[in-house]
Order: sequence, then C-alpha cells, then structure tokens
Amino acid sequence: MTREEHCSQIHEAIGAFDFGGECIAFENYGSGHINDTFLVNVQKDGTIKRFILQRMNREIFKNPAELMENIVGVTSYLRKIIIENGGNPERETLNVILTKDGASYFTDSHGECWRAYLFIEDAVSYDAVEKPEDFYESAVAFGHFQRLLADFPANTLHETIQGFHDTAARFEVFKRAVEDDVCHRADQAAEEIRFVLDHEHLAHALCDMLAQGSLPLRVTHNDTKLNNIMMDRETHRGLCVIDLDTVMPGLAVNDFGDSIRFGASTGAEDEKDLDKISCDMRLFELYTKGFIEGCGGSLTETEIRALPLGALTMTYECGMRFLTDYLQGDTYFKIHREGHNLDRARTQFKLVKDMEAKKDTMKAIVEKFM
Ligand code: ADP
Ligand code: GN1
Ligand code: MG
Repeated sequence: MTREEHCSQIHEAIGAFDFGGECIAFENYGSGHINDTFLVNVQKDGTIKRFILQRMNREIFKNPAELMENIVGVTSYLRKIIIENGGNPERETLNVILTKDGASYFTDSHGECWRAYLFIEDAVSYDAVEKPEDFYESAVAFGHFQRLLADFPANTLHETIQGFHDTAARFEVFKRAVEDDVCHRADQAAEEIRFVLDHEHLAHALCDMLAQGSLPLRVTHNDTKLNNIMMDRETHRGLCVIDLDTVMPGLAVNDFGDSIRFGASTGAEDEKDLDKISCDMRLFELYTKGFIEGCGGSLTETEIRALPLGALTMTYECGMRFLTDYLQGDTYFKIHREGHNLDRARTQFKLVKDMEAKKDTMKAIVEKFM
C-alpha cells in the first residue's frame, strides 16, 4: 500500500466515526505490539478534542464483532460502577465512540476494522518504570480492575484469542514451529530453543493447578503490561486500565506475573545487552503489595503463594511466544528490526533464569502479605 493509499484509508476510517467535529490532524501513537493506534484531533466550536483511533489486528482478532461486544460489555459495566462510586467515567474507563451508523466499529473498503475511544487526557502510560511508586500504583489499579469485574457475567465474554494463556498448548505450538522451521532460523536460536524445552515444567504448572481446581478462574485482563494502564499525570494514581482486547476468564496470578515480567525487569523487553536484565526484587515487592491491596482481600492463600510462579510462567510463556514468532517469520508481534523477536525472547529467558535464582526471595516476599 502506498503512503497516499494508507492516508486515504485512515481518512476513510476517521470519516466513519461520530467525533462531533472536523478532524484537523492525526498521527501514529503508542508503542503497542498488536494494533495500529492513531491520535486524532477534532475541532468543534473552536476547541480541540482528542480521540484514539485503532485499526484492530485482523490476523490476531478473527472476530471483531465479538471482540467489540466484549469491550462494550466490560466498559459499560465499569462505567456504571464508576458512576455509583462518584468517579469520572470519561477518564476511569475506556469510552467507545460509535460510528455515525451507531456501530461499535467500522469496516473499511479494504476489509480492515477500526474502533475509536475518547482520549484520556492528563494521563500518561509508561514503557518502563520511572518511579517505583508508579509501579505500586499500577499494581493497585490492575488488582482493583480485577476486583471490579468479580461479578461480571463471565459467560457473556467471548474468547477473543483461543487459549491465550494456555501455556501448555503454546508449548505444543512452539515445538511444531521448531520442527517446521519454515524460515530456517532454528540454528540461530538453538540455545533459546533448548532453554524452552528444558523448562517444560513451567508450561504445565499453572495449567495443572487450574485443572485440579486449586486456582479459580476469574475475569482477568490477561495483558497487564505497564503501558496498558493510564496513570494520572497529577496524582500519579493508576487511572484507567486500557487495552481490553483480552479481558476473558483467566488466572489472577497471570495478571500479576505479566506485570512483573515487563515492569520489574531492569531492562527493556528488547534490550540486547543481557547483563542489563534482571528482576528487581524491590519492584517485585512493591507490585506484590499493591496488587494484593488492589484485589481487596479476594485472592486465596493458594493464589498468593502462586504469585512467584505466575511471574515465572508469564515470562517463560512470553519468551516462548516471541521465539515461536521469530521461527515462524515474525507474523504476530510487530517488529522494528531484524531479529527483534529473538532479542525479546532472550530478555525473557534471562529474566526466567534470574527469577529462578531469586525464588526464595520472591517466596519470602509474598509470605509477608498473607
Ligand atoms: P496495543 O494492543 O497495540 O498494545 P493499546 O490499546 O494498548 O494497543 O494502545 C496503544 C497505546 O496507545 C497505549 O499504550 C496508550 O499509550 C495509548 N492509548 C490507548 N488508548 C488510549 C486512550 N483511550 N487514551 C489515551 N491513550 C491511549
Ligand atoms: C502484546 O498489545 P500489547 O503490546 O499490549 C501481547 C501480549 C504480550 C506483549 C509483549 C494480544 O501486548 O500478550 O505479553 O505484547 N498482546 C496480545 O510485550 O497478544
Ligand atoms: Mg497495549
């Protein structure tokens, strides 16, 4: 697609939504790995209002209607509770902007699907922890999010990505990718492949606990990266949990673990210098405290004890997903350089090793909060 075609596709999408004014500018926005995000400026009566416009990833989200049904369901549910609690529903939850036809998303002439949200003003999302207190606040907010959804009718939620955190199933997909080696990249990743195979127990531990009934299924976020939460610029509180594409029944310990994987790492997810990568136990402790508080006493003792395992599992799983994508030719996660997914996989495995070495410390930390 040429630049002009690309621009005209975005204009077509902008024209479809009921923004209540005239679009005067748009730009690429954010650093998510999945959707294409744009910031749209709309002028009305001399003032500028901002919106988020997203092209949903059709390769990944096969059923946009079901996806948007989940998001509309969850955000309207949250909206009610926020209003009851005297909060601001325009900032504390995502607000879906309908199309001029009253639909929750728009399909353009190329078959691409788009949605729009109110832009959450005076808030910021971080790609790395800048202040430890912010990480603590994000933990409270992610825990609170789960608690708010405790009574949401889980049976109304569609599974937007099948087996999203079924680590055991992902292990099978990984093994197939190694066998098929469609891009002839397995040689370059021999050490990382060995690491995944040697740690197969991590693919099963939580799945087994779930199957045995020792961990409850809850409505969880499932993608609790630090940049999936908007922090209030002024109060520094976790304001709004965003990126709701994977809100589905899941494990609380996975929500905890995914946050640790990303936010408690001392380096970026794609850092090439592995000496810079470790799991910061001070951040681990802050997050643990905040998450348990945010969950408001709803976590069981078994869940709390399994929090370190959640961190290990999510980090292992994410590394395995990056490596699978590298082997399959980078078709899932957006990449910005050659070998990007392999670099990402390497940081995750370095983190797993570091967490294994710090297992007793993590255990002692969570026990403090029992
Ligand atoms: P992806 O699925 O690609 O990660 P996200 O929904 O997380 O997409 O959006 C990408 C980024 O855009 C977020 O990390 C955040 O910085 C920004 N963003 C998304 N929605 C909003 C919003 N409603 N208001 C302000 N910023 C937003
Ligand atoms: C993706 O959408 P984003 O960038 O917040 C991915 C997560 C991974 C993460 C790794 C739907 O999250 O599962 O943990 O990248 N989301 C999806 O950074 O696959
Ligand atoms: Mg995101």
